[in-house]
Amino acid sequence: MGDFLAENDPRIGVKEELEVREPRKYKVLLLNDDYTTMDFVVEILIHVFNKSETEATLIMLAVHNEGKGVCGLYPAEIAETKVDTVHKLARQAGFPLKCSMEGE
Ligand code: TYC
Repeated sequence: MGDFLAENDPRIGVKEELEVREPRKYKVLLLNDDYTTMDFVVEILIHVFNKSETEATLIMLAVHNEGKGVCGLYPAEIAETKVDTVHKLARQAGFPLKCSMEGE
């Protein structure tokens, strides 16, 4: 402080145009399999992806019928953490449930 003449002070008179940009988002997908129970997938969608019971049931059924489905869109680091959390919970429960992410 006090080291700049007012006319040269970079802190004065500079109109900063700060562009606010959203971070790139990634889709987190659940994949169907023949062994994971429907109830377990619904619990995952409620607790990991913050879905209501109704939404969770609809997404689970879409994955069951179509092979895969989107659980949500998140910045890279959050998407990676969700994938890891799903795999950890599935492994602990003895299910082969798979989750992946793909760029928007
Ligand atoms: N297909 C499983 C069953 O019939 C249910 C299931 C749904 C499994 C979604 C995985 O991501 C999944 N028990």
